[in-house]
Amino acid sequence: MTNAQIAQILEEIADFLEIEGENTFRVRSYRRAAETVAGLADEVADIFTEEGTQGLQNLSGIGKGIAQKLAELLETGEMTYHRELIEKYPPGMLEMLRIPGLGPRTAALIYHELEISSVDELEEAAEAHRLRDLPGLGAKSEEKILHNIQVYRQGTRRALLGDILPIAERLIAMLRSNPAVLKAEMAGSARRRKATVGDLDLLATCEEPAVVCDAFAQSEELAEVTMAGETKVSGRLPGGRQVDLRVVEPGSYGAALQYFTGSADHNVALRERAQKMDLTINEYGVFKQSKGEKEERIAGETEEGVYEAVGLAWIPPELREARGEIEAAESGQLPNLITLADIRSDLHVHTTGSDGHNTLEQMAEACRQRGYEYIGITDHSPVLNVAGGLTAEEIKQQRQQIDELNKQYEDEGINFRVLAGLEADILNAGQVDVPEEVFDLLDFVLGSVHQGFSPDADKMTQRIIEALESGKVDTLGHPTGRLLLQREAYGIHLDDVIEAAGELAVAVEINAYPQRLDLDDIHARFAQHNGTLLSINTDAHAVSQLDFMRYGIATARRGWIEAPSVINTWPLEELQNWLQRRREDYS
Ligand code: DGT
Ligand code: CA
Ligand code: CA
Ligand code: ZN
Repeated sequence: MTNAQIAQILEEIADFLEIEGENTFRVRSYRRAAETVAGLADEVADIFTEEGTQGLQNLSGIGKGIAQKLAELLETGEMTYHRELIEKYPPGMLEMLRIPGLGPRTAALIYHELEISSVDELEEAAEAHRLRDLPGLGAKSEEKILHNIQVYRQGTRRALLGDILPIAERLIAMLRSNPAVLKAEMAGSARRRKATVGDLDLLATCEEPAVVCDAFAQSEELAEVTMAGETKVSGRLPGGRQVDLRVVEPGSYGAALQYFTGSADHNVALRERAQKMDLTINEYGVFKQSKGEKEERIAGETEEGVYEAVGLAWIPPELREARGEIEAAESGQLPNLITLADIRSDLHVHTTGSDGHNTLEQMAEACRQRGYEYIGITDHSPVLNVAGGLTAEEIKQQRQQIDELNKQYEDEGINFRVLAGLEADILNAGQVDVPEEVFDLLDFVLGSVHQGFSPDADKMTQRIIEALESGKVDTLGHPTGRLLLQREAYGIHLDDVIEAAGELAVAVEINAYPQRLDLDDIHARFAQHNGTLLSINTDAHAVSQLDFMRYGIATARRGWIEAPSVINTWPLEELQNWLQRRREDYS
């Protein structure tokens, strides 16, 4: 059982307790426990195996009662307390709680007053204007609920890349470990590394398709098999997401991989190009038809061969969105895309100083082990006290701590440095939350908006640009505030912000956190085109989350980004020179 699954169960208990009208202290204790579990670097299951119930109880925010319930869950796979709560209510109740913005209190009210206990019923009632007369609700909240039902439905239709990719990689590894399989690869949106994935497409080639299909259909990774054929298996992952495996003969593996990788728009453009060359392209190969003769397959075994047959260089999957990549491949102008190996640093990292789960030393060490040359610590600024924002005094202490750690590295001849940054809130009127007396102590400031989201795009744009103009912001964090499948971006004229950042030499972040991926691919590309610098960071709140960097890289690659546009691919000295120059010029 993963930490995410355990955290969800604890959240559900908190939700039900709130519906029950339990006292807020109990509700909060479950939410706190859920947060702790979700943010842990180690697996709770491992802690329990090694240290038992006492090990669980040692975790912050987890008392004896919850520890015992978790022990039951980890031992038996079920928690009686959780099950009893669920069974008290109709099954649709839990789903209703997943609607963004519909808290347990409102859900309880709607349930008790109108006997509504499912998303469909809720939608009907909202459409019939039956919600607006309930105490505390009104026409506005009714509209909002309807809107959020749409958001929720979209969310369940797609999954985060960060949730799907690890599963896809496991499935591919499993396929490849089958001796009958010659090659296997993921296809579809997962291979193109789209921020969200609808269903998962897998492809394999071998001489005996049926054997491979059988083995796959029996895999424990699938919760359900919906179709098991000789060359195709369809099924569902434990969360319900659809997976398709197709098995093809070696001669058409490249063509099938190309076809099923898509995107559909890219394929249409490629097919049109082939037609102009009197060629046919499909999932079996590229074919030439000479008059009176049988069709001849001129490519199909490899993807490179397929592109070559239509006069193109091989196109990285992330670019296959019909956004100019075919023209670029034709003229030898494909970008030299950034890779994970180009990254020398992570410049958005939290520690126990604010709301992170690991210490400064642990985060630094983990970055060093990942082969980075430096790290930028960016705990929250004073105003964000809900997330443990640092006071001026604490910022000074952290500076000292960092100096000591750097000295230690230097003494030991280790080529690694820690930069003292701060994730400073950009406040409502565009002020930057950096205490005057510590500004000069900081190596850099990451400016972010965390509160006071306004629906007014003009206002938000002005607020951010004013913050950049103050000269106090070196990098702009998660610029739109979007949370994929949960919360849309706040209204903002993003192009204006990116242009202003370019003029003021502020680097704009591609936040790699799987829910964020913010900037997105399109705006990252605009930034690079505009000459605005980028910074790809994880926003890690625990050591394990440093691995999110790959999702930021994926987004950057989809945005045609090359390494020199990204400040944390630069050697430390180059970055420091840039920071110094921009401070001299703009603050
Ligand atoms: P998703 O699953 O919604 O995240 O997006 P994809 O891109 O994985 O789309 P999916 O699963 O419907 O199909 C996988 C690939 O197969 C798609 O990217 C291109 C190819 N494909 C599927 N249907 C068609 C089609 O009707 N025409 C063309 N040209 N390609 C198709
Ligand atoms: Ca798909
Ligand atoms: Ca599919
Ligand atoms: Zn952050």
